[in-house]
Amino acid sequence: MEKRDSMLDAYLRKGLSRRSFLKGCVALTTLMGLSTDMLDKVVEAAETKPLPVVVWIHGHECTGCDESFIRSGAPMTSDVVLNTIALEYDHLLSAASGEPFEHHLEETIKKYDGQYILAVEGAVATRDSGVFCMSGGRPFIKTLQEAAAHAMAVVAYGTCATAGGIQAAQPNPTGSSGISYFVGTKPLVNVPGCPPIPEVMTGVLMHLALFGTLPPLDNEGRPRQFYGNRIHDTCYRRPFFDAGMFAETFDDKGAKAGWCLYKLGCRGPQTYNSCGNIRWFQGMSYPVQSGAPCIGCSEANFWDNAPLTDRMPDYAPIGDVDKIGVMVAGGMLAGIAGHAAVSVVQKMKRDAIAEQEEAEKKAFEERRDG
Ligand code: FSX
Ligand code: SF4
Ligand code: F3S
Repeated sequence: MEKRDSMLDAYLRKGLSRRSFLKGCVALTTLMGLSTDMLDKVVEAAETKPLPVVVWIHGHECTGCDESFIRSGAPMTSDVVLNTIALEYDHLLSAASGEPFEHHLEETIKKYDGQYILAVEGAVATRDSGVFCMSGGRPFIKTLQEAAAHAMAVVAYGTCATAGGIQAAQPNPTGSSGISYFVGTKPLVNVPGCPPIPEVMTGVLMHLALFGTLPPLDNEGRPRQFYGNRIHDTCYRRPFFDAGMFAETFDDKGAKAGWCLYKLGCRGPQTYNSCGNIRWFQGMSYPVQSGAPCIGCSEANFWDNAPLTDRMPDYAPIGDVDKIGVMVAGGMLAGIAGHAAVSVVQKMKRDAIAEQEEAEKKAFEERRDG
């Protein structure tokens, strides 16, 4: 078998210094959520392990996930694509097209049988034998099943791939679903978000690439380091929620003063993602920071919880297997409602005191001025 470049080889071959390579390793260690104690291991793996072969396929989706990925800032996407992975096939990023391109996919699957990481974006259209999502002249469902059968591991990028996304929204005319039912027993990492945060996409890929193992996952198959907190847990508007100070409309005084967006539909209390920590566009901002409530884009079925600017709806029971989740969600919502109610009462008290003080001040001024 041919010798494949390691990450270090790729850096040196491009005329980059060992110093840049080490800087790249430091960035990757942080990105993967590892402590600096692990830097040695990252450097060792990056020096010796061949670049991971990645096959990236797209089903039923809007391509926003790739659009997000190419905006990765630390590390830059160009570094990831050119120096840290061997991207053999990608519908969006590959220069080739047409039949030779499809043949290349077949060849890659054969050549790297059991060795490549399969990245998948988009839902799987299942109705009428998958005819609603064709790629390279055949249903995407077939491409996915074949590519997954020969992969080392599969990464589902985006809420479409993890749970069907907008394609699976009611009434779901194409019978779309997430990819998990079609990848057999292959190790699977779910990276939800519509789209996912680019640095999260890179971090997961690099963990698989450098260590050959899945990152620690939660019970929904999501990497814990990126999906361990709710948007609400890291929200800088949280003190306003706790004080019961809510924007009531998108242009009222509260909205302009940066108060909590809960009453405008914010799904932050039920949404697990890293937006509050990592943010978007190299840490510049995220929906809540730009004045838009979180619409819960990393949670399954978020499109069906519409209208998205209404206060959070209750979850409808969705079957026995989900009873526990529904109970937990119900308890959490009751907690949130209770918390919000207490906060509102506290605010009413504060308002009443302020009103009384204002009235006393006015009466004093009237007496003083005769
Ligand atoms: Fe879905 Fe991604 Fe939303 Fe779009 O690939 S998660 S519709 S941002 O593009 O799949
Ligand atoms: Fe932030 Fe939304 Fe929670 Fe309010 S409800 S604190 S805006 S996440
Ligand atoms: Fe999505 Fe909410 Fe983040 S809408 S981008 S999970 S703040």
